Amino acid sequence: MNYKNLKPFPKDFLWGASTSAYQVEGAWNEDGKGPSVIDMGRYPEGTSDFKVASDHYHRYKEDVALFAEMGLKAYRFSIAWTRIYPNGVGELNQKGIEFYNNLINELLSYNIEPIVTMYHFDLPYAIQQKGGWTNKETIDAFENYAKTLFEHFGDRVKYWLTINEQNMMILHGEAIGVVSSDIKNAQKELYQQNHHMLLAQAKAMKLCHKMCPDAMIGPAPNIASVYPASCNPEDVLAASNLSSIRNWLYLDAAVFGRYNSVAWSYMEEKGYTPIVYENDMDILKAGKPDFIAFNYYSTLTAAKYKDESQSDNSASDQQMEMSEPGVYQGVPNPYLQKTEFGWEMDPVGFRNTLREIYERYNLPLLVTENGLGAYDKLEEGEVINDDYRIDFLRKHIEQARLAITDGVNLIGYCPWSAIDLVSTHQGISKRYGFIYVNRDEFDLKDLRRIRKKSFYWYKDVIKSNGEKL
Ligand code: BGP
Repeated sequence: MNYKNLKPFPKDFLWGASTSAYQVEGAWNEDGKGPSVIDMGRYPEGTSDFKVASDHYHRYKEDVALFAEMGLKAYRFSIAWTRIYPNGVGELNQKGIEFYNNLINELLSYNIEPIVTMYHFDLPYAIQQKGGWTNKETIDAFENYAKTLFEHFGDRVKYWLTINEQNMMILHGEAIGVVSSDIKNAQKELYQQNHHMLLAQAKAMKLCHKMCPDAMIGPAPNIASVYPASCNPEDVLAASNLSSIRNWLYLDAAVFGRYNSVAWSYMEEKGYTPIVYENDMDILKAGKPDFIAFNYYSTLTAAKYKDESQSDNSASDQQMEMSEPGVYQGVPNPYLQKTEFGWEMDPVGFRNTLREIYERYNLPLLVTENGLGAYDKLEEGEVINDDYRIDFLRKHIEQARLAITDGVNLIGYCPWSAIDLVSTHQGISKRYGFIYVNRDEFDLKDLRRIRKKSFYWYKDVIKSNGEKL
């Protein structure tokens, strides 16, 4: 629909920006922090590790002051489980509690709403050694960790996100670095882990409502509309298969407390179904989200599965197409351009994705990631002319407004990322931030902060409540 009049962004719209603990904090083994699976993982050749990252742990005050200058109404960050419980369970690390108390208080002193992700890829290594999410005990460990977070921060945090991109951890765990290659083909085990994460999430949501009745909690998967490669009914079916397996499996479980039927049949056909214990489905049903948070980078396109020779999943990551024998074949979309890192850009797909999710679940939506990874250049005079990022974000915000006009209840938009940080698997050179961090892959330089052109642009967007793009 082309509207004559667009609805404005809501008055209290959460204009924000996002980060995650391991990608921004650094201080990987300081003040009692235990190692996570990320700290113990391998890094692709030529890319930095996460030991120092953007050194936000030591510079959070300076960073928050910059966020405030940009006018952020919300800041979405994650808590590192291993700062709170160095071994995942057991002894609590007061220094970890202190750090997040300070960060939350600092944000609130500028009226920036904290939006907290409880777990963003960085499972405690001690838990991993006991079987990680394959072990049912991890559900209790997560519930215990959630309880601690609600106890210590629940008086000030009103927006909670359970697990970041659970669907990407299951589908692209190796690229992200949360699954080691030796279990690469153990799909059945992955879907068992998925089941346990769903249970842990449901328990955390229930607990949140009990302990923090004023707060809101929701899942934070990566959701993308899936287009059929053509109007061939077989292609349409393939797109529907992929959407059920990649999107609805996760959201149907979070919202309705049940498995998506197509995704379940897929798991049955492939022999991947998890063991579901007697009261598991009651647990799933008892946890209800108040909103749906989701990350959006691009859409996907699928065709009828053709043959093995065309299936190459080796380069796949969060946004790259995959294939599944007999189920779907991921294909490139000829209508879309790609970023320098090969991700298709699709602002209109953003509107479509918002509509699809809202029509399906009728819950408020919060965008917790969206952005452009690029090789930014620090030019003479301390400037970074990231016009391409402004262009990308502008087009997505325009589409968000159209979706609001379509009737979608969108409560906030938090692009990735507030400040430069280390990418999940492509190092610091793949930058997303509004604020430049002066370091290279291996040369930490002075880590000084420099406002990019997009910083000033986003500031105006927020100030005008989305009118001035
Ligand atoms: C999402 C993750 C983020 C972030 C982002 C960009 O999948 O939740 O942690 O990194 O993607 O991805 P990348 O760093 O791979 O470019």
